[in-house]
Amino acid sequence: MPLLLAMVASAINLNQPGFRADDPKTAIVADAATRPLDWSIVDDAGRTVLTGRTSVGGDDRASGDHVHVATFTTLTRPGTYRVRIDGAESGRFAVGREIYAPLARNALNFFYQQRAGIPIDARWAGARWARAAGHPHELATGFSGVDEKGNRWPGCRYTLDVTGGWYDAGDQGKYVVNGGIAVWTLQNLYESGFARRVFADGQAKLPEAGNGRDDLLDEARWEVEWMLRMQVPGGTRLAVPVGPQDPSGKLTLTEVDAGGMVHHKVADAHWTALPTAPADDRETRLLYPPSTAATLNLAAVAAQAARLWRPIDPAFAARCLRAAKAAWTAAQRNPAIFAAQGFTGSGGYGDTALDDERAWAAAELFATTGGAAYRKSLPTGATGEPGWASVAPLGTITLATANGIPPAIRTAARASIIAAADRSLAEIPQSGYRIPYASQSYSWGSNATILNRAMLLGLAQRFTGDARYRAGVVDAADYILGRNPLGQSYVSGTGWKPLTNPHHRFWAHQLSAASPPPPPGALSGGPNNTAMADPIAMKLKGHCVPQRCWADDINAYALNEVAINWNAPLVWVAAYLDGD
Ligand code: 9MR
Repeated sequence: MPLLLAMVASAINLNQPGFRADDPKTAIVADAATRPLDWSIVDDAGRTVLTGRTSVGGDDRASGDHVHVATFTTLTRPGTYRVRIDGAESGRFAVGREIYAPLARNALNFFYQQRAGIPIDARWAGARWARAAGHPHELATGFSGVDEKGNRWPGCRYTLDVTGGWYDAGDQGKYVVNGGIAVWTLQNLYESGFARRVFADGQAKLPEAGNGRDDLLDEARWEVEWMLRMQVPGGTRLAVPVGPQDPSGKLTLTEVDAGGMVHHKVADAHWTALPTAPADDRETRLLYPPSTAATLNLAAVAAQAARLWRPIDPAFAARCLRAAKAAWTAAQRNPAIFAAQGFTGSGGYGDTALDDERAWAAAELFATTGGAAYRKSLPTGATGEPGWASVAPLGTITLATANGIPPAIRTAARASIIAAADRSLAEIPQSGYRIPYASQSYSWGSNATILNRAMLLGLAQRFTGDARYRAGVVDAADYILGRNPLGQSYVSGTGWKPLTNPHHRFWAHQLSAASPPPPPGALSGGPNNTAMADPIAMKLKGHCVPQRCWADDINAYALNEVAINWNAPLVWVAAYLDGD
């Protein structure tokens, strides 16, 4: 592929929805010119309203581009405009208010669209996306028999009703580990107060809108209720792999008191084809063995939910806190039961480093109860962006923001977030497209990595009042919404070149005219040059620079899937940016 041959300005890359009037405004253009180029901004009447010259950014490894930077921050008059540079013209973008609120609401609606166990109603989903309930009576028992690695599982004596929750992604598995960070992010957005305007009751498109409660809490509760259902009944003994196991995957199972632990996932016994609408899934749904990671995820988010629901629905709050404490106790008793990886039909979410899960759960329980027992397990050390397998930062954020945290603990947590934000800011000038991420390594879900950095930047802005941090959030949002070498908005229904063909079993229009395209507000996982596992990625492998290792193709599951843990920071960041 002739990646480095862009001789003229082929595309002007910028945030496609546009900019808040008082925010920094930047476009990046790939152009071989070594001297500054003239740019102009034209309004809808074709009048030139602002002109300037680019600064030459030079060669950039992550994009393979020779970049020019056009800065037009002084364009503050509300309206719609285009940028012209060197014979090229951009699409139409807006300057004003309410740039991000519609995106935040669409991004939250993604969670409604992913709900299991309830019909998806045209009133809130849009007519094209209405569908019958998937897995409406999900009564599941434990996997029994021989797994792919030859381990024989005895199964469990009970059946749990695990109806509800969100499908994880393009698949229809429901995973406690990934549900945890997704719920936490929505609940944290509520707790942080950034979203009061954007998600005041009745603003979102969901059945509970108008019930007198915050819409973010309503959506998050849909998942919390399901997570509570995944808890192993008290006093149950189960055979599980205790501690580190043979690298071959051959497990030694030992019977333990598993009461209060949490099943890692409920999912199909075999992978289903694309397309498969949730209601058409004929596979057996199974509970998979409990894991310490899932148990600590429930402890964390149920404790967080207890704190937030206490003034609104004390009975639910008390139920959450009981479950959180039982989970914590169970994880203390069984500290190293790692998710078994020998099953087909669903994702792994395997993790064998659980100190961060413990620290996160301790932080949430401490913030909710003040209990001295949790205090000694709080997060320590440097903060980086969170991810499903590195969750200590979630605890740190809670310690930095929740009410009633002892001042010394809160100050240390804030300092650690500010230090992480400073490291991200320092990466902006090292990156051609001027984003707070200068690494050449783009992992599975890289767009969410960048948005999770943006979340830390937004918090740093709030703690310090320093506008440089907000500018860093804008840089990240700009990248996600079009300021990237592909000129791609990674969000469906947003911008002039939106995500169109995500890897998804219901939004499978690319494969079948009867299936809908994605609804607006779904975020692609984004470029991935570290695990190029799918057939599309395999063809790109060795032929793409990091930010170009992506394709808008339903088969590109390593590049172009959508997922609850990725959409959640999009909701957070969009609500933050339009928060006032
Ligand atoms: O987000 C997960 C990523 O970090 C892993 O590298 C990848 C492979 O194990 O799995 C991703 O999670 C997928 C999950 O296992 C199943 N549902 C879809 C998720 C997103 O692709």
